[in-house]
Amino acid sequence: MNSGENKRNETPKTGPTKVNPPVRVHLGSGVLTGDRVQSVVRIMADMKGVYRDEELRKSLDQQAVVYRVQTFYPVVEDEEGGLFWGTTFLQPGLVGDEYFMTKGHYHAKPSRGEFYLTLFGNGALILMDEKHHTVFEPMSAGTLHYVPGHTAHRVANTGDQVLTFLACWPSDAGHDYETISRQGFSARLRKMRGVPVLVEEP
Ligand code: S6P
Ligand code: ZN
Repeated sequence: MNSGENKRNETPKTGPTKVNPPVRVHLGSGVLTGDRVQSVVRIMADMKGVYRDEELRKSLDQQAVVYRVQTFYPVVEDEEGGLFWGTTFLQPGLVGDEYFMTKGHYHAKPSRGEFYLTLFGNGALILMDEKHHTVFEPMSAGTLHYVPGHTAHRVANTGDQVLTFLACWPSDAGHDYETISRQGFSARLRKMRGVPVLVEEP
């Protein structure tokens, strides 16, 4: 047996992930069902320091759900070369003039990018590059968003119904929440005269 055959017969480090029954995205709701799907709920108490008016945030119902995330993990976290898939359900609401939003993060491996696809509702994908330049892309049913590497991302619900979006990202991307929690974004999306306006931080 030559070395080539030996190699071919080696057990691969990782193989196809068998998921039975298959994972489903319920297209009428965005809900994921199946094996290896996990959920996280973020409540108002988890949103410390996210909003300009922290006193106002603290005065609100701390148990109120701000968003839920379901993630399908076909491989273990940090594995190179794999992909994850998720649905985020972001509630409508305001903290002062700021919309309910996700915490936001860079990827721990900063070069890793991501796709977002909006299913329902209206929102804004807020993107900040490493030079702290912040922009936003409006989200509505069917909008597809590419989050480049080295870019912090956060979503705000600018509508009056649940904003539901799908995401796909590399399994070794990881999440760096700490940098955003320390520095924030360089601009805040605020509701001004009924519309979302990005206001630079002083
Ligand atoms: C993961 C992806 C999304 C977010 C989700 C919640 O890379 O960007 O699944 O995790 O939208 O946002 P956050 O900022 O709390 O993770
Ligand atoms: Zn991400």
